Amino acid sequence: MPEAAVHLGSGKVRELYALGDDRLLLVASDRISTFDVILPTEVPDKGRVLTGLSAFWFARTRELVPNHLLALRDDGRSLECRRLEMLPIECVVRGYLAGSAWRDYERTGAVCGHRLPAGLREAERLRQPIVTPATKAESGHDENIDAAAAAARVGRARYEQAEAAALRLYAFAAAHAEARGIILADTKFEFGVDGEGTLTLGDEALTPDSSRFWEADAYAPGGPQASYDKQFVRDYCESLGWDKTHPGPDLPPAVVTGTRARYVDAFELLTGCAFDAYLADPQVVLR
Ligand code: PZK
Repeated sequence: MPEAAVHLGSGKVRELYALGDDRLLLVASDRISTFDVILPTEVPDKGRVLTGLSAFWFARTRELVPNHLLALRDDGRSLECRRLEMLPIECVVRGYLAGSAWRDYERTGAVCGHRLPAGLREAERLRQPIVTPATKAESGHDENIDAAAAAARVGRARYEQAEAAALRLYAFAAAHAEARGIILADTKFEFGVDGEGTLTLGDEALTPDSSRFWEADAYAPGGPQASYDKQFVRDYCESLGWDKTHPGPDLPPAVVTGTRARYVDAFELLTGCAFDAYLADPQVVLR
């Protein structure tokens, strides 16, 4: 008899279940958040797009860095994974100066201990990608920390191994995306350690929820960039003058349809698979 999936926890838009003692099931919903608030309206198939993208990247980077993926379920929105001992840090890789990194740079000239050249503009490409570790806040916002603070949490050798793995993954994915018209501005990785002590990539990877994707054709440093996936949602929410506190606004059908189309576009550009083919048989992204 198959063992029941035991619910372990909820992320903002995902659910985590245990499958016996050593496997997990990660299920991506169609919920969408903006300005850190979950909206009442879902975007159909968003969870399938994110799951398919994660599975695609896990399949293509397993020789670069071992990862937790065991199987992609035929519902297209669930990943069976190896259970790891997760490290208590996030590893963000940034090839461009955006978000909290831009704010920290403007204030201090540095990001997580990386001193950057003077005069950089918002969204400018960095000469070399940097790893900016952060703590995983139980509630509220993750806090940027420097490499020494990250090493104090996980050990120096382990941190250096994670940093190097994160840079390899980013270099591979950013080059793949750039060749397809998408800038991977930054992305967050979560690593764990398996039963043999091997550093292993976990969580979701290289999705629009864990990354900033920008359209290369529209890239214009010197200010904030339009988000490849969520820009219609942000623009609509800004047009309402909503105060960005719970509950968020309902989304009108045109915003939902336009946003779904952007997620599907990103999926098709990055994976090279038609999204209809993925819906018919999710395993297409693994081949
Ligand atoms: C793990 N999360 C985040 C929380 C979600 C996801 N392979 C793993 N081994 C052990 N723990 C985790 C993983 C993974 N991935 C991931 N928390 C623990 C999380 C809530 C919902 F979908």
